[in-house]
Amino acid sequence: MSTNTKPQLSTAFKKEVFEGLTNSPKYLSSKFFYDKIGDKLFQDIMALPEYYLTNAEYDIISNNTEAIGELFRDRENGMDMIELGAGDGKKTKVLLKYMAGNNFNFVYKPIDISENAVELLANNLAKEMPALNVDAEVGEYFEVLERLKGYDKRKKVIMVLGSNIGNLEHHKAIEFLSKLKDGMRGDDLLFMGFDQKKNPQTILDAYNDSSGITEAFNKNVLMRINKELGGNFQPEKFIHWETYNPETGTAKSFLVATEAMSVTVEKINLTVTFDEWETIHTEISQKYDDATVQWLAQQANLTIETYFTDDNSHYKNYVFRK
Ligand code: AVJ
Repeated sequence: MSTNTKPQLSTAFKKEVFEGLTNSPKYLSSKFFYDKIGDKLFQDIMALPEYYLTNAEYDIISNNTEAIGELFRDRENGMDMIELGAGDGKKTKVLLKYMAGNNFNFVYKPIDISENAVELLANNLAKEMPALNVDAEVGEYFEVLERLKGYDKRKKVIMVLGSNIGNLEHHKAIEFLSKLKDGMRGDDLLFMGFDQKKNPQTILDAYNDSSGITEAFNKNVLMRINKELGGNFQPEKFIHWETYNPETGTAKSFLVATEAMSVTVEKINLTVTFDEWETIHTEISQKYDDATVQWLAQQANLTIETYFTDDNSHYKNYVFRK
């Protein structure tokens, strides 16, 4: 396994925490949820009955494995599969097994912001699929895109599952898609999952589960600030609050201060005050419809080749081409 760690992550963390907590209104990026504890909490979220996204996408991939796999195949030269935000790889493994079992010649390159997740996945694949050629990497989406240029010798398929794109506001999503497009050759494909608009209650329940795991996940960013930056947040003084706007399709997560307080973060020399009921915005989880995905694709100069969906149309995986 080759894991390429990002030494400056802690300084990026410092800088962004400072910016977010001194802004009005306050915010912290959802990319900071994912340390070892956050990864475990996200695994627990994926296993929640309310969090329909993972099962929907797993079903889509399982029910269409051959169709998807054959879209990816290049019989002459082989192909490479690059996955951004690979996580635990549960859904991808279905495709990897099909490809490995049907004489695909390929390298699997999983990339994730969590060093812990990348390591677990690489170890797991080495054990479960020892013949697989894996080239794992740690990094943020926008940075690792640059390093994909090495994967230009043969057809590549870029995968972004889990509706991870939903963490980006539309203008950022377009920037992301455009950069992906810039790294694609004519026969390359982009396979991407987009959670769909649906009954607003279903969405609220998915992000506000009754067992409190999503609450703990949301508060994990405060725990990380305490641990890594010498903060003294009292997470129990914040409530997890989820909103969903069915018009825009935007689900938003907040932490809301239940009393006035002041918080110090030693390593960035920062003391901030909170008014009672002041908010920290922590995440957006955008929901889509065909028209919106079509618009994003067109803005990024990509075309939609086809898509796969589940029985309820709760979720869709689109195949894009340059
Ligand atoms: C991993 C970004 C797709 O937004 O649905 C789950 C993260 N946040 N529950 C999502 C998450 C709260 C998840 N993504």
